[in-house]
Amino acid sequence: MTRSVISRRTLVKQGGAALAGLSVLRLAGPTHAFRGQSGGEVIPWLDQPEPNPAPEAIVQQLEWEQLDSWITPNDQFFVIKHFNEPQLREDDWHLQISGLVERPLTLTLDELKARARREVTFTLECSGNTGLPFFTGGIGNATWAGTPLAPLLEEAGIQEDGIEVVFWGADAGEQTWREVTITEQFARSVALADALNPDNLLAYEMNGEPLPNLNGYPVRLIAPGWYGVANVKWLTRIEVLDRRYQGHFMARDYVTIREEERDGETVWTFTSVAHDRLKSAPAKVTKQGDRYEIMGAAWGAPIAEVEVRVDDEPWQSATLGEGAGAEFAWTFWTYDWGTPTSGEHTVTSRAIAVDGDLQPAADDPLLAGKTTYWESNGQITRRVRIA
Ligand SMILES: Nc1nc2c(c(=O)[nH]1)N[C@H]1C(S)=C(S)[C@@H](COP(=O)(O)O)O[C@H]1N2
Ligand SMILES: [Mo]
Repeated sequence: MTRSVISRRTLVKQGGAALAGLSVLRLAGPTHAFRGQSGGEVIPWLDQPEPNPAPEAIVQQLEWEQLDSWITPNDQFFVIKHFNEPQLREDDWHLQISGLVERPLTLTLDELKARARREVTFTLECSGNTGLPFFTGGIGNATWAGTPLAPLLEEAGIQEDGIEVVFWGADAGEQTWREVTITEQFARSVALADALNPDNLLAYEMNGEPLPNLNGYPVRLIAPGWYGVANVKWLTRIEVLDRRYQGHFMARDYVTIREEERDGETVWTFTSVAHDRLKSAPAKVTKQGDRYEIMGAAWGAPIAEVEVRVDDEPWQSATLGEGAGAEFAWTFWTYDWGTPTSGEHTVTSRAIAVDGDLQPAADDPLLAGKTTYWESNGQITRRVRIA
């Protein structure tokens, strides 16, 4: 069983596509009980992610049962890499700000570091996370440090017809569009107003260290509140355009397709993955003496409340812990399960945001009508056996 929230029909289509061309499957590693650092024995979930068929792209994932630290250590932070892994050197790296600007800029790393420094603790989630049975750990929380992007764009001076800002990575790969095969650089864009959001950072540090190479050394965009894909790694160029950018990761990939009803008619909508969605997950069940506790995380918006449901019992309030009230970071929560009956149980969580938004059920029409795996923020149910 998987904790995927998409339908089996969709799963077969999507998973099949994702698996196409990948012939070597690795067997899942054994899962044994182990001790959590915070004390208590971790009871492993009965449902476990499927073997990762694409370790080149999904390089590292969070292991929920080992979640102990509100800040994810750099060496445990998930990694998604669509193309190659650039090896950039500080000496010859620079960042260009070009396109429809009055004064194009070229900045070295030292010049960026000499500018105003700001930090943000932001939980980065891949929009594909929990949308595929082998991808359940595409999330991590880090304190990012860098310089704000908006003042640099203002210094460069956006020309009157500039409406879109493209962020180019140094990584590239072959793409075939219709019959043409080209080498495309990784790039993502946002509207000018979104680029000018004062929260955006050109980040050169992650948890007090230079960015690890796989997380975008030397500089990446950090766009707090946006799904992972907006946070372009190995950044080399920022370009202002007078039209929408339509590269692979804007127009083809990271596009959510939904079947919706409009006045009794079925319409299909195509929207770009953008802001994070409200979400939560049970992380682990621990046992201390004969008492059990459920611990988890909630994110995607400032969290007001988290509720937990065991089997088909009523929803119960969890206790919010680290991160409660944070704007961009996840909130940890715990639920005192007491002394459950022995046997198999299901555990589901749902987040409620400060603005009243409620994390949708897995079969919510908005999610059920979604045929792509992006933005799967439905409630997650896990299974556990109590001895
Ligand atoms: N240059 C570049 N930036 C990128 C990517 C990439 O493949 N190349 N992947 C994106 C995606 S899809 C995600 S989810 C995040 C993952 O960031 P991480 O690997 O630091 O966790 O980086 C984003 N930025
Ligand atoms: Mo992603």
